[in-house]
Amino acid sequence: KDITLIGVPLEEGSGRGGCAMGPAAFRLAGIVKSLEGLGFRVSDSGDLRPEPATDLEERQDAKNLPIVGAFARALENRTYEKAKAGTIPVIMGGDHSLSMGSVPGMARYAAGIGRPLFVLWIDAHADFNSPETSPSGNIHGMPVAFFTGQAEFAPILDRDRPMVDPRNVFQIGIRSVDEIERKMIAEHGVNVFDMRAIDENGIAAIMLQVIDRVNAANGLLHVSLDVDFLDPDIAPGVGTTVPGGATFREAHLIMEMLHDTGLVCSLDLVELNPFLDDRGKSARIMVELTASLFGRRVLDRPTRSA
Ligand code: DIR
Ligand code: MN
Ligand code: MN
Ligand code: MN
Repeated sequence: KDITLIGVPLEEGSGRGGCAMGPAAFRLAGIVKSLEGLGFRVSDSGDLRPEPATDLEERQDAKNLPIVGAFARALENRTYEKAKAGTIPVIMGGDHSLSMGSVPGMARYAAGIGRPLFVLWIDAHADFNSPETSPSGNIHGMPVAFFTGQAEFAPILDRDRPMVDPRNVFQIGIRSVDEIERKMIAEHGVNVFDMRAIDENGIAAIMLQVIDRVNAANGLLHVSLDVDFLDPDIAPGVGTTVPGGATFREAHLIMEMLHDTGLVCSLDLVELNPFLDDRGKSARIMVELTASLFGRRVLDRPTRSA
């Protein structure tokens, strides 16, 4: 019952300033106390320092690659080490390009214990661009293609590292996908539940499918939560708001159902931009959702068996 918090003050993947203040905002919103209140031993390992990446060069189709790559390298290691030490890494971002470090770190850990890694990507965006397909050149739109081994970059991490099978990636809340990206996710078998799927089937039915797949494979589940999954009305503190997002109740149900499974091995909290937030509202809702993921509940109810 140990959680390690890892701050990642990275904003260069997003094409604008602000996300580097994310870790400070999560701390101010009380993330440590919330998790301790649920019975966890929480250790905050502070803000990650990037490992200098002098071999990586600037390029227009993947902006700020040297600094993004430097953070990815440091975070891959930190995440792996903290998981191996028996704790649950909770990464406080930072923009979504940090998942190019956290997910590969967890993939290395999962491979070491012989279990497949699954990723639940909770986001308005599919983040499956590559430098070739990206309309913006912003790396935060590319991490899923990177950790599934589908995006060619300069060598940021070892190319022989464990990759995540794209068919083990589940995306929920998607409502903004670029032209070529759309083809890529279909081609690689990424499991996408867009907002329409949520409207038609409800969150619970979707989550049961995801959970059954992970259980059936005896997998580990990494959760990556992008603030823009939520509707901008309840979470304005993000640079890429997309209308028609999830309600608090939908997000909350995802977290409660995940907790009941006991499958979650690690968590990214990303894209929080405190500069754009409304009096800490988005930071607070993200901390609330984190608490639900780790077991805060309203009433006790019998756990659904697998
Ligand atoms: C767009 C926006 N698909 C891009 N992406 C993201 O630039 O690749 N916004 N991830 O948050
Ligand atoms: Mn994202
Ligand atoms: Mn997004
Ligand atoms: Mn994108």
